[in-house]
Amino acid sequence: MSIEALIFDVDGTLADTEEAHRAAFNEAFRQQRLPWQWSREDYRELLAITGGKERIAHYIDGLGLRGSERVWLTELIPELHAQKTRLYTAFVAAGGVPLRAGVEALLDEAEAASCRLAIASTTTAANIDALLQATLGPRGLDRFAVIACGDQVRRKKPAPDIYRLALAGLGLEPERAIAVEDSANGLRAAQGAGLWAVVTPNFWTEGQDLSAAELRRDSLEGLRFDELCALASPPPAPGLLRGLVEARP
Ligand code: XBP
Ligand code: MG
Repeated sequence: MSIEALIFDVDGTLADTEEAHRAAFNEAFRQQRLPWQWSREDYRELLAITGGKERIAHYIDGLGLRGSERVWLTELIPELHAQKTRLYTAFVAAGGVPLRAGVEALLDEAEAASCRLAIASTTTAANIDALLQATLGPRGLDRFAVIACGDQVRRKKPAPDIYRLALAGLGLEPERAIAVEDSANGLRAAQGAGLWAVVTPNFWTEGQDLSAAELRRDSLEGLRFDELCALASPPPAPGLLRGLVEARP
């Protein structure tokens, strides 16, 4: 069965963005005069919660606050996250985050083979726009047939919803596409939607259990599109073909 689309996760997969996210969160906290600063160790743990707003809410839950202070902080989350997103997109738009090694070559090879490109990400559309235009140029967004992201689904990764939304947008059954991910949450989301998945971990996710992935590569560099397709949908065994032919009346 031929592969008709590659569905890419964004953060940690297309680009190693999480350090920039972490810095933007911390600067937004500083500008709001909140005494919060997420260390790399804090943030690696907090990344278990997908979605920036959900991540902040989870952090507040852990502070053990009661009453009006907790209510005030919870009501602050949307503006705090919007401020973080403004800081993050400005940094990315200025070229602060490059694509990971091998990503652009894989995009090019897929397109040359008439394979469509799509995105299934927890992050916001604004973040994706900034990254794709900064790294792939003004037409970067146009290269993706479907961009499924952020609050378009109620249940974020590891729920499969965002991958199901991307497949629906592509009009494809999961067997016709491959997911490219970096994290355990992303892998569970992709496989929950029935997708064959390749994972390429990074500093933030290398300690996670990615053993369920059909393919693991430390880097996408050198991973050829035709090799990936052959791994994801190997040709039927010759014996099987011969059997099918002979079985015909
Ligand atoms: C990773 C996420 C996002 C980012 C932060 O998304 O979980 O929440 O960490 O971005 P992906 P926001 O599915 O692309 O790996 O603050 O916009 O959520
Ligand atoms: Mg990711």
